[in-house]
Parts: sequence; C-alpha cells; structure tokens
Amino acid sequence: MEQEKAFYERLAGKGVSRRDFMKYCTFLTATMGLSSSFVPKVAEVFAAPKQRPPVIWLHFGECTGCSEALFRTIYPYVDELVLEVLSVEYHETIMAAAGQQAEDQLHSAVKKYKGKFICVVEGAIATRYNGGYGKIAGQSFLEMAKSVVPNALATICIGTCSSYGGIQAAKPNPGGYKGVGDALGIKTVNIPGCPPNPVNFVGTVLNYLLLGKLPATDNLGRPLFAYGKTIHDQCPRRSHFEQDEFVEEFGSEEAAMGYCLYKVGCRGPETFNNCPVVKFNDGTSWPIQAGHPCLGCSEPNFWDKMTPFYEEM
Ligand code: FSX
Ligand code: SF4
Ligand code: F3S
Repeated sequence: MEQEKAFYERLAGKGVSRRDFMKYCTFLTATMGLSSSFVPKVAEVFAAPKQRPPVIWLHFGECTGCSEALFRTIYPYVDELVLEVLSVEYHETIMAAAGQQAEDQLHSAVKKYKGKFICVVEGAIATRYNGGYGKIAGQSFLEMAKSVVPNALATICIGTCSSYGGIQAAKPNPGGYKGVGDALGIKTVNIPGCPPNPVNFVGTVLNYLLLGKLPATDNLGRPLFAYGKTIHDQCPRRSHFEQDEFVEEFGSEEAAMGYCLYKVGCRGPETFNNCPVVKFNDGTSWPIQAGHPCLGCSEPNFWDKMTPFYEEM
C-alpha cells in the first residue's frame, strides 16, 4: 500500500495523473492481447513491483534510435516506468560510469547475476575477420556477446539491427554483420522495427513480469501479440487498395485524399507489425497516416529486400 502510494505521488509530482497512468495501462494491456481484467494487475506491476529483474543492455552496431524511442517517449513517465520495474545494471547511453569503471560494472554484473539477468541487445554483430568491424574497449562485439549473452536468463533483441542485422547487414556488408541469434546460433526474442515501437518492448517485459514467461513468438522470434498480422491487414487505407484507388505521385490530389500508397512503394502487404493499431508518439500517428509508405523496417533483411524504396514491388 505504502509503496503504491509513494508511486502515485511520484507520478503526480511529474504532472501525471492516476487517470493518465491507468489509460496507459489499459493501452498496454490491450496491446498485449490480454483482457481488460488484467489492467489492475498491469498497474500493480509498476506501482508495487514484486521483483525487479536485473538487466544488462548491450549496444553493438546501430544508431541508438531504439533506446531513444524508449527513453524519450512522449509519455513523460514511460522511461521511469521501465526503470521502476527493471534494475538496469549496465546501459552505455544512460549510465553515469565511463571507461574502465563501465567495463568493471559490466563484468561484475554478469558475474553477480549469472543465469538471472535479462540481456537486452541493441545493434548488430560483426562476424567476419574475428569481429574486427565492431569493437568497444578493444573487445569485438562478437567476443562481448559471447561472454555476456550465454550467461543470461533470456535475451531480448530490441530493433531490427540486433534482431536480423538491419542496415549494418545491407549489401555489401564487408564486416559480416548479423543479428544476435544468427551470430551466436541461439534463440532470442526479437522486437524488430527501425526503431521498434517502445510499447512492444514494454509489453514483452510486462508479459514476463506478469505471467512469468516471455510471450509466444512466431518462427522469427517475434511476439505474436505485436507481429501476428501484416500492416496491410490492419491498414485504414485498405478499402482504397481494394477499390484500385492509388496515390501515384506524392503531393497529388490522390495523396491528399488518403488513397493507398502501394504504387509509391508501400511494403505493408509483406510487413508484420502493429503500427496501424498502436501508432507512435502517444498514438499521434504512424508512417502511413502521415502519408508515407511503409518501408518494411521491421522485416528481416529489410534494407536489401525492400529497396529501391518508393517503387512498386
Ligand atoms: Fe537499429 Fe536501434 Fe534502427 Fe537505430 O539501436 S533498428 S539502426 S532505429 O536504433 O538498432
Ligand atoms: Fe496496404 Fe500500404 Fe495500401 Fe495500406 S497503404 S492498404 S498497407 S498497400
Ligand atoms: Fe516500420 Fe512500416 Fe511500421 S516502415 S514503422 S513497419 S509502418
């Protein structure tokens, strides 16, 4: 009770009402595909966490957009919520330590929480030339991943890069960049998207905290609650597609009328993601709503497979 009271007071101090918070919990619960009876339980996971699993967050070849999307989210408190339920032991972007101190922190956290920590990976791993195309503190991403990931309880790949290689793995890919699962020959839970929607990451963690297991995934390691359907099957422009009403030029009358973007390169029919439903930035918009075709950013091999962008498939 006391813990919950203090939590709501902290939120209020940030200008977030209990109502706003419950709205977010309702959105999260629905996104996870759980019935509304779970909303109070979801709220409780944040307000009075029974456990705070240790997290070691690794950065390899990437742009850090995934962390940015999560920590600079429009909800002023989602970053807090994440830090409330997870005990982040190592994260290069948000930790105060640097240099040797940071290195020591990583090694001691792996030792201390062996078999108990969740490893979150952002970014792809260079596999050719002994991992020579990507190093931190003199150690290759590959060595680093090999020394940390097998000690984790579970590994969650956030973003297309760690999931499948992303832009680093685009041709000609001299460094032999790969996603974590491929590079290490292991199974990971993948939250692809460049960047992914933070709610899909938070939902995955919540699933674990609430139900004691990671969510069910497809054969590409993607949680089904988020990646079970194509963009095309959930797209509000779908009726235009069915009626052969297409945008052929940006800035045209058809574009203003919100016609289907297939002919200007939309990859929605072959992209599995929940963007049309969860949207970005507090539900403000998402690429197709803003008049831009889906580029297929969450699909494996998207850079090679989906280009040339803006051309019909
Ligand atoms: Fe990749 Fe994440 Fe794209 Fe960037 O770190 S999925 S390049 S948005 O940020 O890994
Ligand atoms: Fe499908 Fe894209 Fe057209 Fe939407 S805009 S209906 S996702 S092709
Ligand atoms: Fe990416 Fe397409 Fe969604 S480009 S953000 S999967 S609409």
